[in-house]
Parts: sequence; structure tokens; C-alpha cells
Amino acid sequence: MGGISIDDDWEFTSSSSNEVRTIVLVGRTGYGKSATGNTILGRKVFKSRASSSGVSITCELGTAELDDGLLVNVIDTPGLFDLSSGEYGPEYVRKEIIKCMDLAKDGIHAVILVLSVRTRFTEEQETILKTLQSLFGSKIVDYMIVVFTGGDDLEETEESLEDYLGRECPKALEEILGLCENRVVLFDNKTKDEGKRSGQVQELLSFVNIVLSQNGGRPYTNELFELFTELKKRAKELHKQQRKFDSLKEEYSEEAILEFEKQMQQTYDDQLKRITEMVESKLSEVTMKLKQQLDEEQAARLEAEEKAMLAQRRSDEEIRRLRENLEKAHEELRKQSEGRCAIL
Ligand SMILES: Nc1nc2c(ncn2[C@@H]2O[C@H](COP(=O)(O)OP(=O)(O)OP(=O)(O)O)[C@@H](O)[C@H]2O)c(=O)[nH]1
Ligand SMILES: [Mg+2]
Repeated sequence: MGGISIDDDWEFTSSSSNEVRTIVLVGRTGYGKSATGNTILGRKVFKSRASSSGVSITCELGTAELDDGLLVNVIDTPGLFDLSSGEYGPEYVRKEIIKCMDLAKDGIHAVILVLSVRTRFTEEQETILKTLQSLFGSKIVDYMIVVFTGGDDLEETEESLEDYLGRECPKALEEILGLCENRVVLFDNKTKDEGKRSGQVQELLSFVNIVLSQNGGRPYTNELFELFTELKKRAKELHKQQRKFDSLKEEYSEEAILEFEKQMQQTYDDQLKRITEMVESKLSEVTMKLKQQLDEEQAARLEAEEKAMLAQRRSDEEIRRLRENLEKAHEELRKQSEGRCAIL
């Protein structure tokens, strides 16, 4: 099973009376997912620093209770959904995606796509959205909010996010913003100003509330999540049954208990296998599509390069011919003028 284990301490509703929001941070490595998570939680929970390779290596959950009593669960991920980077193997990605679903105990209320004003938007970032959609369904964009980190950099040049997007918004980014109905927030994760920090967080949470009300107050779900929910229920049941058997050991024969436990475990294992296979097949589907897309792009690039080379060769040839003709004409003129001089 590749060492996947599912916690069985799962509650289907929050055990406390507080309202809960669970948000997942996704995006490319180094764009500030962990820093954004820390800003939301108001303390340093996730490791965040400058690095040429991935800093966060596993999905992690951090929780904070805000002043108004709202419980915020933040799930920080490594650059998982950026399959184009090739940084993580499929086995690792599969395990982490299952871990991420496991951490989202109350379901996912919003997916935050973290981008940065400090790095140019590249086409590869489009693949993150495609990967998310292939894995969790196209409806995931209904739950998506974009956070741009590096608000301090824009402040230095006295620019607003609108100014930045006005001058730096490639078509692919425009499409992403359109898909998530321009739910976009600027974060300065370096600020020491508590008012500014909580202002940013409130702006983000108000988008989370909009997302939630637009989706009938329901957290995100799809076939994969439903299967996972089912598995969680089974894990709980299994645990409960085992506890019950422990207290009823005298009433049943050891064989009967063992047989029943075996059956329960079997059903659980079968379901976990189904989920694993589902994630695996979706992942390989996405990877294949991505590879195909990259191959097509490369083929198109090669074709364009070849065409440009041919055109260059043709124009070099043309220039050479023109130069020859010009030289011939010069020669002709020179001969003619020499002839005229001799007659004179
Ligand atoms: N100036 C500035 N730097 C930021 C901001 N947000 C994040 N950073 C810096 O960007 C670098 C990367 O931040 P992380 O939070 O580690 O990025 P990450 O996306 O979690 O990276 P991985 O864990 O590797 O996927 C760190 O040096 C942060 O201090 C911001 O708003 N302004
Ligand atoms: Mg990180």
C-alpha cells in the first residue's frame, strides 16, 4: 500500500461549536505558500525561507482561533500540483495528495493558489490549475482564490495590485483570474504591522465566505473526496468494533473475533486500494496529458525554429544574389566608362 495510513480520529462535524474554515495552499515552490500560511495563522507554524529547492516536503496542518472565534485550518503543501517541475515522483505525489485529503477533516472550504509579484508568471503555472482540475474536477475553480505574495515589493514602487496586473497580466493568468471571478488578494508576508497583517487575512476570509455562500455553504467535494469520506467512516467503524470486541472477549470465541476483524480489515483495505488506484490513474492521466502538451509545444517550437532558419537561409541567398548583381552592374559600368574614355 506504499505505507499510506489514514487517521481514524476524524469527526464529520467540528467537535467544538466554533465555525471552521479549512483552506489549502497550492502553488509553485518558493512562491510563499508557507509564509502565507503563517500570515493567516498569525504565527510561525510552517517553515518558510529562500531556497533553490523545495522547503516544505510534506503536507502540514496548522490551526488558529481568530478573535471572533472562527477556527482556521490551513493546509500547507509542497509544490505538489506542479507536475511540470518533475521535482516529485508519482508515488510521493500520490501519498501527499491522500495525506492532504486526510488533513482536511471538515472538507475544503477554499483552495488558495499562491502566486508572486516577485516572479514573472510562467506558462507552467497553468499546469498547476490543470493538474488540480484533473484530480479534483473542474469545479475546484469555484473554490479558488488567488493570493499574490510580495506586497512589500509593490509598495516600494508605489504600485497597487491593479497597476501590477494592468502591466503584467499574460493571457493565461487573465484566464485563471477570470475562472475564479477575480477573487485575488495581495499579501505582504514580511509586514510587522499587525493591523496590516490582519487586514489582509480578513480580506482573504471574506473571499472564503463568498466562495462558501456561492457554493451553498458546502465544502468542496467530488467522487474522490466522497470515496475518502466513506473510507474515513470505515476506519472509525473498524476502530469502534475492535474496542467493542476487546470488552466482549469472553462472549465470543477467539476465532469468531479474528474472523470478523479480518473481514472488517479486508473491506477497509479494499477501499483504500480503490482510492489509491483512483488517485494513481488520475495522476498518470494528467502526467501523460502534460507530457503530450510539452511534446507538442516542443515540436511546434522546433518547427518554428526550422522555418526561421529556412527564411534566414533564403534571405542570405537573396542578399548574396543581389550583391553579385550589384557587383556585375558595377563591373559593367566600369567597362563602359573605360570604353568611352578610350574613344575620347
Ligand atoms: N519580500 C517578500 N518575500 C516573501 C513574501 N512571501 C514569501 N516571501 C519569501 O519567499 C521565500 C519563499 O517562501 P516560502 O514560504 O518558503 O515558499 P513556499 O511556497 O512555501 O516554498 P516551498 O515550501 O519550497 O514550496 C522566503 O524567503 C520568504 O521569506 C512576501 O510577501 N514578501
Ligand atoms: Mg513551503
